[in-house]
Amino acid sequence: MGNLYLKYRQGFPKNLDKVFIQKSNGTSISYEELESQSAAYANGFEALGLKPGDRVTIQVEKCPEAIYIYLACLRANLIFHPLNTAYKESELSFFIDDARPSIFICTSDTYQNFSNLQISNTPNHVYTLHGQKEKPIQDICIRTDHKITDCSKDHTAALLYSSGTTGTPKGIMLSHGNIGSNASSLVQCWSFNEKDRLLHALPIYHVHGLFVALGCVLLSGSEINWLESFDTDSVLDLLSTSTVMMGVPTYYTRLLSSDKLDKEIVKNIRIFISGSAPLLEETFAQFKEKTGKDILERYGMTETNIISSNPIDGTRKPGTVGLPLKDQFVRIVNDSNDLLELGEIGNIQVKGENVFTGYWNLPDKTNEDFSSDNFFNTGDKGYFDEEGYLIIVGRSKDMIISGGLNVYPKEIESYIDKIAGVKESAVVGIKDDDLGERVVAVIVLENKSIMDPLAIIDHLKSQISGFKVPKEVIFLDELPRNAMGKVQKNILRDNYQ
Ligand code: MCA
Repeated sequence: MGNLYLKYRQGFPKNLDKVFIQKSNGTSISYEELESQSAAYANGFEALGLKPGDRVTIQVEKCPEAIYIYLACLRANLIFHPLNTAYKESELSFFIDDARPSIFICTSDTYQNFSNLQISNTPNHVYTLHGQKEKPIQDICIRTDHKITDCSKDHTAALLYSSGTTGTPKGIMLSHGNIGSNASSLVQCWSFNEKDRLLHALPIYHVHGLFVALGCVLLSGSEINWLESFDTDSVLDLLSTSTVMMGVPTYYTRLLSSDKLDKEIVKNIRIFISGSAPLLEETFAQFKEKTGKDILERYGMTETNIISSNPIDGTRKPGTVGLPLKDQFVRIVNDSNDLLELGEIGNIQVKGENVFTGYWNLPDKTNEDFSSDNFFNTGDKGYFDEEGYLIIVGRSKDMIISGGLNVYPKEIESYIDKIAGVKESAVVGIKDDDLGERVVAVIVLENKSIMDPLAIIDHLKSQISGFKVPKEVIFLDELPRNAMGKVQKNILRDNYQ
């Protein structure tokens, strides 16, 4: 009984006619439809010859079909591998070659350009979602009952990539047990119940929108107020009919900029939850003043799902990410893995059923990131206060969080350094009112070179996802370095703040 679909199904409402997704155009999708559509896709995948453990890579805009396909993968014990639609050809080529999916489901545009990808392992099947002329994935559906393939809870359910400090993305394997146990803890921690309606504006190719948000809904048999993406006015329109909202801090700062946000519009909201990036104490305070509500901040990452949360009852302390979730062991250690005293700043490590099983095809890298007693080193630095609340003070890895999306400077620098006329570069995150941090590139040109910053930005836009492209380019004669020759990014951050 380790299959996550079976666990989700235990949370479905008794009456499957109940709404699962409510769309803004008035149409809805019931739990019954979710069950039958996921069965139809699972039958289809099996009829194509896909076997447990095969990867299903999907790169499509947010839509309910992507959820049917996620659930179909669970049912058939296939590995779901979702991708951000922002990824460009070179990024996509890497993911396909590394994950080696049996099937790739994409947009019509990607389908038409598929032959341009630099891949050595072509998936056996390529389909489109909603494609008219191209092979539509809907054609594989077989509308009969589906027999769920049970599996151990340790079997990989999903593969999500994070770029990492070396610039090369790593596949993070999340098992049925990782995702399910964390969702159960969250349902309990946040008191999700059948009466809830979650305002869902997050993308569904990340842990936040996919496993956290959907998991809480599915395991509590509650409903979703569905938006295809975050748009301030649309979110404001849905607040009065929602009981829970989940978002990244940018969602809250954008809501704060609207005159429509007041106590009346949020009166049915039980909890506003924030994560994926640090929530500023001033955002917490301004939101409280305008709405009377304390935003609940929690902490997580792809490798671990959610680690800690401020409480639903009890004090939500701004500037903290709350208390470790049930059955998780969170500790603060020094670089030799010695436990530190309360209040001392050190490396945050975590152990529990929520923690991923390893990096895809990278056992050595997996070993590097775990201690000998099997704690995962998050790469974040922090401490516990006297009441056990966790406070994050920084990161030991070079990473920028822009609008809730992780950007790894090393990856961007490798693209900039390939541009003719560029000698070297350093990419840093600068505080930004909207995105939390924005990506800025500091570039040293070869002797006598002259370049237009906009031309560099345009070039990068053609190569990498838009959210990774620097919002600004600054030219310097040389980068500040310490005695060891290491670029001092803190000086760059301080200078351009
Ligand atoms: C879009 N753009 C961005 C970002 N998103 N630039 C920097 N940072 C971003 N996050 C760029 C686009 O490339 C485009 O550039 C321009 O902004 C407009 O695009 P649009 O899609 O209209 O952007 P937006 O609507 O303003 O989107 C910003 C956003 C969105 C609403 C903050 O990025 C978002 O929903 N973020 C949430 C991400 C998330 O779910 N993170 C969870 C991962 P141009 O104009 O040049 O073309 S972390 C996680 O899962 C862990 C477990 C956790 O703890 O939660």
